[in-house]
Amino acid sequence: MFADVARIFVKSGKGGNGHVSFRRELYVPAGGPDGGDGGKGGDVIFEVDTGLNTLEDFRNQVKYIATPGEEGGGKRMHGKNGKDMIIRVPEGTIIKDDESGKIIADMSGSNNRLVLLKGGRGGLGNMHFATPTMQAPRFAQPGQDSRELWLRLELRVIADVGLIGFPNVGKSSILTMCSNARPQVANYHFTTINPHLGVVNLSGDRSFVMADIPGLIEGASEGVGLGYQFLRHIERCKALIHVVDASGSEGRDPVEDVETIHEEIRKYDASILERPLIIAANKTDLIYNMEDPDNGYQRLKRAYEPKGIKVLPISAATNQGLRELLEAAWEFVDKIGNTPVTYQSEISPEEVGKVEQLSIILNNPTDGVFTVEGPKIDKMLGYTNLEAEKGFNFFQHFMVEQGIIKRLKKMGLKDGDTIKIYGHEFKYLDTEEYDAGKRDDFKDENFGVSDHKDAEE
Ligand SMILES: Nc1nc2c(ncn2[C@@H]2O[C@H](COP(=O)(O)OP(=O)(O)OP(=O)(O)O)[C@@H](O)[C@H]2O)c(=O)[nH]1
Ligand SMILES: [Mg+2]
Repeated sequence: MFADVARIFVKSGKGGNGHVSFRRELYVPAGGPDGGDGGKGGDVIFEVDTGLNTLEDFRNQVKYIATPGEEGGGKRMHGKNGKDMIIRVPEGTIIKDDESGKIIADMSGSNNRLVLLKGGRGGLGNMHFATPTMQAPRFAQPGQDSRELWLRLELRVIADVGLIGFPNVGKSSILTMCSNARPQVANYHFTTINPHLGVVNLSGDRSFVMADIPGLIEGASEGVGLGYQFLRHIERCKALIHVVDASGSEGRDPVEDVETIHEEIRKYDASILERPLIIAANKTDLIYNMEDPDNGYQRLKRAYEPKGIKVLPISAATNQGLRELLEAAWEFVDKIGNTPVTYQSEISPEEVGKVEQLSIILNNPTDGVFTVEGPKIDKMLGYTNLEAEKGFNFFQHFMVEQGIIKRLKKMGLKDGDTIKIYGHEFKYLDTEEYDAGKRDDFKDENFGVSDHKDAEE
């Protein structure tokens, strides 16, 4: 019903596998390797679309998956790259890691495009692995894995001025009268469900963006009703116009209304109340005698003007006082200038994007033997010829890249320990003893494995 939050699943494309094939030509009995490289997997990209103002579309579709790169082909054919998944969001969308609730990115201001998850690199085909001693490599590099992540999207409207207040006090009417926006206006509570933005043009080239924020209700800060969601939108408004039904046409007291809402905001985020604020005493056309000291307008004035808060009488029905209200709002906007409220990233997608889990079994922490298992590593071994130096290097690289070595080290792996992987046994050598020069393709990696031999089985 209310579309300013959404939970979605995103996944980048896996890189295509490198291909294993050999040249076949007439009269050439044993052609060289000609397996091409795999294509790159598609990225998951977020883009701001200024035509959107809700997260409604995310209700119909939950999963956003980029396509994988294709496997390389014979005759050195490069696999096709996967297609990127482009996700369009309204400006002001905050992207959070669903699990931790931490902010990954704030799609506002200049941040209007973000590659959230990169697609996997394509694997190298066997044509890269021919050496003088290994002329017919029967292995190729698997494509890099895809990454996946559950995200929580939250829309927080960005506006210069936000119209806040109880339901039915006339917020949408004011925005309609003053701007190009056309939110629905009706005589019942919660007519407005999604925030609306309108551009207010004043004389000269002065203009600002005003937001109609759905009605706040008591208990909003505790999440009662729809309130809590709406409070979020207030965060990004530089100045606030607090609209009050000064005629008390629904039987509430206007001063109490203001206090109730201030209390809700204070509980949510007290710093919001330090922002410039104007009280718009609306529906004054329903007040019989404006000079009567007991009417809602006069009472608001007495309560708030001594605190330095402007109280302006208006009527969205007759247009009375609206110009003065907008001029007063402009003064604040002009003073504050163009510094939007944006949020800093708290976590990077690399930190939270998951790759397929590997199970690492620690046989016995004291005997120095570690067993690593998992469907992915099984597949990897299927591709790799460990007897060949290049194939073996690759495997080492894989172990580092997948974070397996790091995880093993955390579990206590040390120099001289044994790593068991599907019938193979490796002796682990720590960085210092690792001869970087010898395996210079991977010299930036900080581990070495040597002495591999097949375990007897
Ligand atoms: N007499 C009078 N009626 C008004 C005035 N402003 C708004 N109204 C009426 O009050 C009712 C509510 O107005 P809206 O603009 O929809 O109020 P809102 O604050 O946006 O309400 P929600 O979206 O439900 O939170 C409508 O019937 C309007 O016609 C005013 O200045 N005078
Ligand atoms: Mg409304």
